[in-house]
Amino acid sequence: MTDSTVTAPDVTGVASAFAETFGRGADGVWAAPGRVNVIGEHTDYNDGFVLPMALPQSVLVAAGHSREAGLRAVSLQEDGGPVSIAAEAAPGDVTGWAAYVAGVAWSLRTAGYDVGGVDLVVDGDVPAGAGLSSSAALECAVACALNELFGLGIAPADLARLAQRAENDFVGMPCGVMDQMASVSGEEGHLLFLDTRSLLTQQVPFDPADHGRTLLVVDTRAPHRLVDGEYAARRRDCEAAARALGVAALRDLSPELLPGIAARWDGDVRYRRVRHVVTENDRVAEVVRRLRADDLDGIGPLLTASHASLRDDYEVTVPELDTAVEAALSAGALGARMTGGGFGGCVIALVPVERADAVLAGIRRAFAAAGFTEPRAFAATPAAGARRVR
Ligand code: GAF
Repeated sequence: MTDSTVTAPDVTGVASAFAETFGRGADGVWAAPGRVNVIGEHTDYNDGFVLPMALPQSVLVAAGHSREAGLRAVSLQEDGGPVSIAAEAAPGDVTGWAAYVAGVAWSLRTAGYDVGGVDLVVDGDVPAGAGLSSSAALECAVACALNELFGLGIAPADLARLAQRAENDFVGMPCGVMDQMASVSGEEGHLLFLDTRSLLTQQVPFDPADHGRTLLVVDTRAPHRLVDGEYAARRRDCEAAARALGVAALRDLSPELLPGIAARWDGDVRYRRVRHVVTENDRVAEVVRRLRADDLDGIGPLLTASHASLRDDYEVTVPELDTAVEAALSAGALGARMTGGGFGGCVIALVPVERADAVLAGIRRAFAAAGFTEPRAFAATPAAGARRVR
């Protein structure tokens, strides 16, 4: 049915690669997962609510102390030998995949943690560029490795914040904290209900198979368009709207205030951005309520409403995402939406198990008719968060 069977990350392979590259054994191997967000999109940088799950697909980091002061890092997904990262590397000094590694070391050091020399080998099976948070997985795997190798004793939520700071201030992507929190705090069989202001979490049991349902993840393979600039622009717009409305963040607005804001900003794009964030926070709470009441099918319309809001009010979808959602719904999905930052990437669809093949076939047909690249799909099951695996 789906394209990729999820394989266990190759812990032995990455440990052997470390030994081959650096001529000694690694001190340990750490894993951190990618994520898929069930609902709560573009709410995290508004101090709002999100409901992601950690995926079985993860990034592995084999790491060992080194006598040199800086870092040496190799990725099994990239050509070339080890990238050397100076101990004093600052934002702008390192580019490409190694910037995520360097950024985490920089983030820890500038927060006052004593991080010495270290060698690393990175491997993983989180598809890059699909909006499944391969970058957060890399940051979190490196952060966990450094935390343990240097005995820093940093708690998971603080580690997630430090990883987010690496991405914000070293890589230059102004993301929220959802992806890093999902990666460090995910639990097998659960969604992570996260308040991104307090970082308080609740684990919400999620087992679609138990209800004869599947959560399909469909990678549209649409090239990310203008993602960084548009994402940053949305974030700036939200912050400006919050200031203009006299609140610390859009999370502080309740749906009852929307008519008043509409009267003030009618026809203004700012109103539509605010309406998305406010209604999306509400949908997250409602999805959690329905899941806790064992009403899995009841979340379907909320997923679809989230997509409509992201398409019409927040304007972060692209034709591939809209086509995939429409085709999934026409073929019998109970609900479907884009997931992640948008402008490409994946959709999720909640489908009866017996309709999964028909839903995928419907999406493939619609993509072929529109001349889009053939999509890829897998069934998502919530997996464990970041941990030491050797
Ligand atoms: C990206 C960001 F990294 C997250 O922080 C979040 O804002 C998401 O887009 C949208 O919900 O994944």
